[in-house]
Amino acid sequence: MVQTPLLIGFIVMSLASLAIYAKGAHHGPLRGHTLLHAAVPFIAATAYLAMYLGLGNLIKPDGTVTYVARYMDWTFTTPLLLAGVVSSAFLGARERDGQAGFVASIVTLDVVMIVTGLIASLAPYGTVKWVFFVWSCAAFAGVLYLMWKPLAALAAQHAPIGSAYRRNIGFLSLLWLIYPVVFAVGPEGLGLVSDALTVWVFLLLDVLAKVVYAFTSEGNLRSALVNRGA
Ligand code: RET
Repeated sequence: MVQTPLLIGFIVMSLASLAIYAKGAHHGPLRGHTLLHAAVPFIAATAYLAMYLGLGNLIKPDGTVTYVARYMDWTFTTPLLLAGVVSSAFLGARERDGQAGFVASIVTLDVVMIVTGLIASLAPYGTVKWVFFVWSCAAFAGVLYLMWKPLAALAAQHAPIGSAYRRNIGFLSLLWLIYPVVFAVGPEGLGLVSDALTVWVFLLLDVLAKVVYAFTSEGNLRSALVNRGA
């Protein structure tokens, strides 16, 4: 039964959005971080509500479901999360130049990843599906590269920020890498596990990647900023 996790997702994300806003920073360098992270579960709550009510759940000719709202959610939430990653890297950087370019390029790669993933989900089983799956993974590799190489180097210009940044992207990367695996084994891919199980696993991943990450990443950055004297 997929209704239960979808309803839980709606309730948890709605409350989480308020909790992140209430507990977050409302002045100082982390204010933007709080606002980004409060918006993320608000979008997710909207998507879970749509999925729960059956809006945009496309049943394909082979009988499998594509939850279009889930991809709409990711199209907006993952760029917000990455905007947070870029701005946190620049908290450690000596220069300010180039931040907009980093946001634009990482968000572009990320949106290509999500849209090609949606195409892979909609494609009938066969080669085309896996071509788009691989293409989506290539865009994901670009996102990871920017996060772990140039942005990590910028963050590392201030040692405590650099280590908070690496802890944050370590947790984020670990979680994000599980999404394509769930897709690949679920009904949108090889069909080895059921639709209901993938909905539950995506719910768990979403709570970790959106809600738990909001609190832990802000906590890590907050302690690093105390060291910076901000
Ligand atoms: C898809 C399928 C195609 C291959 C790849 C994927 C990656 C998805 C990711 C989603 C992350 C979502 C998050 C949402 C929470 O806010 C589209 C599943 C690479 C990485 C973190």
